[in-house]
This record gives sequence, C-alpha cells and structure tokens, in this order.
Amino acid sequence: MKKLYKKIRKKIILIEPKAPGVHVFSYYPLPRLGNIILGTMLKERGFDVTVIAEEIQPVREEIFDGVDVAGISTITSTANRAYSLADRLRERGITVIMGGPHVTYMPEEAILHADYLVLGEGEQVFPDLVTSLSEGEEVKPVTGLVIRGEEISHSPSPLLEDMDSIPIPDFSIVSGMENKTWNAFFRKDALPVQASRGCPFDCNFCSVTGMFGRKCRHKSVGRVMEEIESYDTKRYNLFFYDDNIAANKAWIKELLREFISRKTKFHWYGQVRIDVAKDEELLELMAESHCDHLFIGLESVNPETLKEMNKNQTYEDIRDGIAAIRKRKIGIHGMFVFGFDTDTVETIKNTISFAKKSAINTVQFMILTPLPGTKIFNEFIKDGRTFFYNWSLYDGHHVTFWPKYLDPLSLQKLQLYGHKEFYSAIGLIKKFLTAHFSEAAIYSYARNFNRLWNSGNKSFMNSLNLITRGLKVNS
Ligand code: B12
Repeated sequence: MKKLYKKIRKKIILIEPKAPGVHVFSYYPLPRLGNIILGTMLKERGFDVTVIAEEIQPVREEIFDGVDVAGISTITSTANRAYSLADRLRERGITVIMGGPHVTYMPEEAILHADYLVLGEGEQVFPDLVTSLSEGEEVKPVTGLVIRGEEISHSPSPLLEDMDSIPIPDFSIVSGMENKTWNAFFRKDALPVQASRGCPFDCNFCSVTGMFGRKCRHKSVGRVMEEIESYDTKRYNLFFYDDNIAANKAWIKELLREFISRKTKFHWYGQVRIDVAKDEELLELMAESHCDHLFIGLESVNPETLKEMNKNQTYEDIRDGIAAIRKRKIGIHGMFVFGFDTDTVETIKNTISFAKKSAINTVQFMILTPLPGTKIFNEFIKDGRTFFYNWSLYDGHHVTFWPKYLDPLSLQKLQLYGHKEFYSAIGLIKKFLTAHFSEAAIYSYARNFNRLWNSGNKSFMNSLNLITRGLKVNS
C-alpha cells in the first residue's frame, strides 16, 4: 500500500548544537557553514528558515512553535547534545533530519534519533528532501539519504561538481549573528568563507577527506570575489574555512592577485600547510593581500611522529617555514597534536619547547582523538585501546585511548603543561610590554581557559587516574 505523506508547513529550523565544554575556541563562537548554506538554499525556495548556532544563541522552546521540520548538524563532540535535541523535537512531533561529519560516519547510531539522515555533502539531497516533505510527496531514496526504518547505506552523497552552484551564505538567517561581536582579539569580527573543499593529503587522524574528498574542488575566482564583495569590509575580516586554502597554488595565486588588483580591504586568515612557505611568490601575494594569520597544522617536531601520521612534512619544513612566514609579518597560529604512537614524554616536551622558542604567535596543543571517519578510529577499537566512547570527550581536550609509550594521565598532563608553558605569565607580560595587545588578550584568555578546563574536569581527571592505575571506569 502506498504511504501517505503529511504535507508540512514552510517554517524550518536548523540547529548547530553547542560544544560539550570549554575548548580553545570557546571565546570565538563561529558557526560552521553547513546549516547556513543549506538554509540559504531553502530560503531561495521560499521556506522561512532560522539557523540556531547554540554557541551564539541558545535554543528557546518557543522557537519550535509552528515548525514541522528541523535539521540538526553535528560533529562528534556535539553528538550527545544533538541526539538529546533530536529526541526532544521528535517527542513534539517534529520531523528531524540530521547531517554533518558525525552522522556521515555513524549512521546506525544517528538514525536512532532522527527520521532522515543525509550522509556527506548536503546540497544535492537536503533541499529536495525538505521540498518533497513540504509538498506531501513520497520521499524517493537517493544516494546519501538514510530513511528511518529502511536499510542503512553508508554511501555519502556524490561530491558536488560545481562549487559555484553553492549559494552565497545568507548570514541574516542565523539567529543572533548580527549582534555577535568577537573583536576583543582582532580588529574586526570574522566572517566564514569557504572557497574550496577537499584536501589531497591523507593524515591518519583527520576525518575531512571522507566528507569532502582528496581532490581539491574550488569556486571560480569571480565567484569568490562576488561572495566577499557582498560583505561589509568595515565590520569583517574573512576566515577561510577551506581545509587547505593553498592546495591548488595556481588558483590561490590568481585569487590573491584579484584581491590586490581590486584593492580589497579585507584582512584574512586561512588554514594551510607549512609548505606554503616554500613558495616565495605565494608568500608575497599573501602578505600583499592582507593575510593577517595562517592556521597551520604543524602537529609535531618529531620526525618519526610526522612520518607515523602520514603528514608529508619534515622538521626542517616547519623550522624554515615559520621563519619565512614571519619574515613577511604574517602571524602563525600553530596547531599541534600529542599522543601518537611515536610520542614519548621527551618528544612532546621537545615540541612544546620548540613552539615556545619559535616565532609562532599562538598555539593549540590538542590530544590525538580517534574521531569516527579517521584511520585511527577503527585501529584503536580493533586493538582494544579506546576506553571512552562518550562523544562529549572527543573534542581534542580529553584522552580517550591508551597511548603507546605513555599512560593516559601523563598524556593529559603533558597537554595541560604545554598550554601553561606557552601561555605563561611571563609570556603575557612580554606581550604587553612589546605592545602586542591582541596577542596579550589571547594569552590572558588562554590562561583563563586553562583554569576553567581544570575546574570543570575534576571528575574526568579522577577517572583517567583510575584507568591509568588499571581500574575499570564506566565510559
Ligand atoms: C570552521 C571549523 C571550526 C571552527 C568553528 C567550529 C564549529 N562551529 O563547530 C572552530 C575553529 C571553532 C573549530 C573548532 C573545532 N573543530 Co572544527 N572545523 C572547522 C572546519 C575547518 C570548517 C567547518 C565548515 O563550516 N565546513 C564547511 C561546511 C560546508 O561543511 P559542513 O558544516 O560539514 O556541512 C556540510 C555537510 O556536513 C552536510 N551537513 C552539515 N550540517 C548539516 C545539517 C543537515 C540537516 C544536513 C542534512 C546536512 C548537513 O552538508 C553540508 C554542506 O555540504 C572543519 C573542516 C571542514 N572541512 O568542514 C573542521 C571540523 C568540523 N572541526 C573538527 C573538530 C574536531 C573541531 C574541534 C573538536 C577540535 C579542534 N579542531 O579545535 C573544535 C570543536 C568545536 C565545537 N563546535 O565544539 C572536525 C570534526 C570531525 C568530526 N568527525 O567530528 C573537522 C571536520 C576537522 C577535521 N580535521 O576533521 N572548528
């Protein structure tokens, strides 16, 4: 018998759940672009869309009045919160559609809390799904769509071929975004832009390629310019969310030349690999186009560890790269990860001391996290090394597995020590005395963050202590 589909109203809510605890970017609550792009596509089709990023604007119950469909976007660390929101919404009779990296890699788990899942990129599936629901039409199975009660496929939606088909994100649909300001640290607020997707590398701890592929797909230069020129240069800096904005060197150079020739006033930050420093011309273009900061996955200065994670970069690349970038007065946020199998107390302390002595402006020392979708996720489970499966602990700030040459508590303490050492009181005073005020603000925030993390994680530290002593603890 043919199922009867209920026609839904056109009011749609899209939610990005808040982080489970404090993390290095807590003071800098930027939304991911997924919900905003998909919401913009629905708005263009005539839906009344509100995006709630909980870090920016808390969810209030009355927002659900008159809503028949809600979308929830989640990464692993926010999955528990996403599931509890989804359960609450379904109890109210609201149809729940979930998407994002965690859902893509864990569909069996996620579908217990949702009516539909979209695996991988959402653009080619979600707007049509919501349109079918609103027309009361039968929902047709397509690759990337999981329907509650039907067979679960793990195949994500095929990757979008035409990046220019992605609409310019309409930030006016994000509740509270207009009034949010982060410019205590930087001269202006940051606005997200994604000019490309995908990364040709294959690091064993990263889950990006399963979502966005290893081939770098980018928007045309004209399309990126159209997007950024629609924003207010007086209010915003641009934060490029691309996994590796310099993956295609010819394209990024063309884009930056366009910034320069159009005298674009934006200052910008972006994520790159240290190998950008080998290209003098690229560095010149970055400096000339007002690149303020580069976020660089430096990971470790131990050659064995770099090899183990399949990073394809050497200690010398890091050392020489930092010098070349800082020579151009471009700031560096160095991102490091501790806990690989080749890591020991000594290698981690070497990395911390290298970072302290280097010209890197700010750092984040994260703990290796076996996120679903990474090579190490399956390996650690197979080898019985994972002891915590509480997704709220998968935020790069908590040890969830047995390291090889360290015990879990020591790894945790080394990470805390790293931040304490880098953001020391003396370091803070030096930043003030040398008039580096925005960095001083970050130092002061980082020191406060350490205190907050310690006070909020006493029972976690206790559990880790018990596990390290060989006792069993509920995960
Ligand atoms: C910007 C960014 C940040 C920002 C903002 C974070 C935020 N609000 O969550 C900052 C710097 C603060 C940050 C912090 C962290 N991040 Co981060 N971050 C990113 C980054 C670079 C871009 C996100 C983005 O907007 N992408 C572009 C949009 C278009 O992609 P998308 O949101 O995934 O949406 C697409 C699909 O997922 C799907 N979809 C998404 N939502 C929905 C919803 C519905 C209803 C549907 C149907 C479909 C759908 O369709 C969308 C369009 O195709 C990604 C890497 C990446 N390439 O995505 C990492 C990434 C999301 N971060 C990651 C991590 C681990 C973290 C941290 C935990 C640790 C850290 N690195 O510091 C923290 C935790 C933050 C938190 N929320 O708790 C991981 C998450 C992996 C995972 N499996 O969970 C990623 C994927 C990076 C990686 N190397 O693996 N991050």
